[in-house]
Amino acid sequence: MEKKYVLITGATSGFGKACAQLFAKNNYNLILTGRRNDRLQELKNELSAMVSVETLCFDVRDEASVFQAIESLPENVKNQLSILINNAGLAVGRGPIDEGLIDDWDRMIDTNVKGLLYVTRAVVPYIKKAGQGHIINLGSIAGKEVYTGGNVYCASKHAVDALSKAMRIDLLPYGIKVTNIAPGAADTEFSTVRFKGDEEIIKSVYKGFQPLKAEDVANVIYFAASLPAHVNINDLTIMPTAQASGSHFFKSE
Ligand code: NDP
Ligand code: 8X3
Repeated sequence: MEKKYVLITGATSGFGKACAQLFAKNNYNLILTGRRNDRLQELKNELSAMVSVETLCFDVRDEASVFQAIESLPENVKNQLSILINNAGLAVGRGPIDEGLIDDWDRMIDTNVKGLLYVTRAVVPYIKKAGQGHIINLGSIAGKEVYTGGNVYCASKHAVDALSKAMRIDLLPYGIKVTNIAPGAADTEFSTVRFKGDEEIIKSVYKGFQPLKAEDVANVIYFAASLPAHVNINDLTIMPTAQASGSHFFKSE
């Protein structure tokens, strides 16, 4: 039997990269996407001995690039595309709404909401053709609750939560599963991006407790993807043990 392809957005770092490594170990062919082509090529070199790897370098905010990139895949790859992991995303800034920077808001909404929609719209016709498939959206605890200074990021992840529910309804007739994964704090490049490289703040985010690792989240994503065809996880929240909600942490100092 031909191996299935999984398309992972944001595969250059964090959850996306850990998913690429785990799905490759489990014999899935990969389509890896992101803006940093050097990292895509490095990952391709690492994983090509195990499985077939396609890379697509594009910005999910650029509608035309998204559709061109997906269309550019070889026909046999598009026809075996059965899992989409909508992972590319980011937070930029954290502070009160009246001090928010419009550019930060645009980046979050354009990436987390519009980018996810563009990729989904471009990929779903191929998954539909396959007769069964799976879309896994990276939501967040920020899509379940709102916390101080989280405003627009929380709104963008609430939108992902809503879109996961909506996709599940719309894609029901095609046997396509839709899973929303909602992690709490995880130590990836997320805080470097959010706090624009401010080392003091970045260190303080994960100080005094053990955050999730990218591999923890990838394991849960792979678990959801590996269930039998008749079983779907609609929604899964995964938190560090030391984090009870978006804003309750037990820190040692
Ligand atoms: P990272 O910053 O480590 O990875 C983010 C990935 O998204 C990178 O590969 C980046 O690739 C890609 N990306 C960002 N913007 C774009 C864009 N415009 N076009 C294409 N790709 C883009 O963060 P995480 O792995 O932690 O985050 C992954 C997802 O999980 C995000 O949606 C995030 O919101 C969510 N999340 C993160 C949590 C955390 O605490 N870390 C918790 C809950 C959810 P490149 O820069 O090469 O384009
Ligand atoms: C990332 C987790 O708690 O910073 O989505 O919003 S949090």
